[in-house]
Amino acid sequence: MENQPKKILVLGAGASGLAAARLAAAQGAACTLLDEKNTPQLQDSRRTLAAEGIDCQFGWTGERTPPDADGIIISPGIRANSILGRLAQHSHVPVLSELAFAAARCPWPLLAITGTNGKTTSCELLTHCLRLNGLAAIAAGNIGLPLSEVVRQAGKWDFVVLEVSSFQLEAPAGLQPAVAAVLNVSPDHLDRHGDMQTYLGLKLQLLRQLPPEGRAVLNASLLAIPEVAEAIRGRKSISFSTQPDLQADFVLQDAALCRRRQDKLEALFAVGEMQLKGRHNCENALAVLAMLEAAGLNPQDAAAGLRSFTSGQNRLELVGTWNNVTYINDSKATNVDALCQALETCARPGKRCVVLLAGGMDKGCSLLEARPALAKHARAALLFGQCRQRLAESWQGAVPVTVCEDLETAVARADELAQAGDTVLFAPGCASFDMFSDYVQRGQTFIRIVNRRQRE
Ligand code: UMA
Repeated sequence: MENQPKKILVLGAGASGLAAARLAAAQGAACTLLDEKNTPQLQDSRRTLAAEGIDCQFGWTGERTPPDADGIIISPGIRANSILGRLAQHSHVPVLSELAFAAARCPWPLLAITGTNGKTTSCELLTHCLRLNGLAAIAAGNIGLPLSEVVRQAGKWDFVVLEVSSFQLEAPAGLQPAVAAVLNVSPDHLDRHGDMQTYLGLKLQLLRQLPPEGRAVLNASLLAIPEVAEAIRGRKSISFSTQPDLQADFVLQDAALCRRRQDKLEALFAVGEMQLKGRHNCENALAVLAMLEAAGLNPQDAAAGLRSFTSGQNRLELVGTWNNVTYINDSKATNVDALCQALETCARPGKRCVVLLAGGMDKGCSLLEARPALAKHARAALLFGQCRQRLAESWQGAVPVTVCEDLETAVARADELAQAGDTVLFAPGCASFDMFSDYVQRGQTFIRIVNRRQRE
């Protein structure tokens, strides 16, 4: 599909599919957009899309013969075993991810970031640092703004910072990023990918798509994995780590972010000056410094960006403090690793001072890894959502658990249990789709419940 196809079928009419269809149509292709749903919003969009030359077939059940096409673009949310996933599998024309379709038409260098946790923060921080250095940068991809939309709007960018999910790496792709970073890999999305080996393989696809002159940026803890070493063979790479025993290029030493030069460490930035808190955020900041260097920039120029950047909503977001109890919304914690990081960040030495609210949609991952952090830091775990029972079974004995009817009940119970000086931490550790449209809506719901209860 590298040459402009004449007839394109786009699967999924969400943010990615709509943007891809608009880009394809703007570039002169005859475009059909398929979606299994036929919501009032989709029906509303039909007329506008038709004016742009896009034919919409919503409420697709797979019973009819698919429209003729010489290329298919697939949205990231479509699983292989769904109606549209099967349509793509059985077609005889090239199937591209929305990201790869857009990347092939993107004239600006891509700085791509994948990993299980920290992708969004790192993308935002990198974009912020680039901008404060007078460069035109925009963040796109899984972060919310589809790359197809950025390409269609034809702005003027020095760099596009791309958040890349494992879903976006499933369809064979040719992203050709200038820099590709893998921040970390821990169990996530196993309900979709099946096992860790497949999940890791997908993350490493990003490195495999580097052009010969592209640079890899890697968490040094991944370098010992044979598949990782294989994926970066023959490529220039830069490593980072907060673990003192790993000889990475960018490290955390004596509360400073440092660059290793030969055997000496050059301190670049004092951690205390950052508004971002927690070891995981130091790791994100080190990754950003490494990416700047990999992009041919001076990591020392990141100082202003590191100093002024604050993490966004739903990431350890302060909801408020009432009766000396602090409420934190970390709805972005959608896996166990992120939940543990949130617990560590809210912890106080020697005290079990966190009342944790967790639960949501089961992603098929082991939940046991949270036990040590829970035993150390949590006074109680209040569990809600689809996998609350499995959470209770996994955590029983490490922390007092309560299975709650719904989020409302869980917050009420947290109010009762929290003591002066405690933190009520909303870090679900699971996907949000059992009860909410996404983690943003889930975070807003939590904040609304807390505020309403405090007013009552
Ligand atoms: N659809 C079908 N059949 C299916 C699946 C979906 O018809 O089998 C239709 C739905 O009815 C809907 C549309 O496809 O109309 C949704 O497509 P989508 O699920 O690919 O979602 P988009 O709105 O296109 O958003 C996607 C990403 N969503 C997913 O990967 C699930 C967004 O990441 C991303 O921000 C956006 O593209 C722009 O690039 C969200 C996400 O949850 C934030 N990502 C996961 C994560 O971060 O954990 C990977």
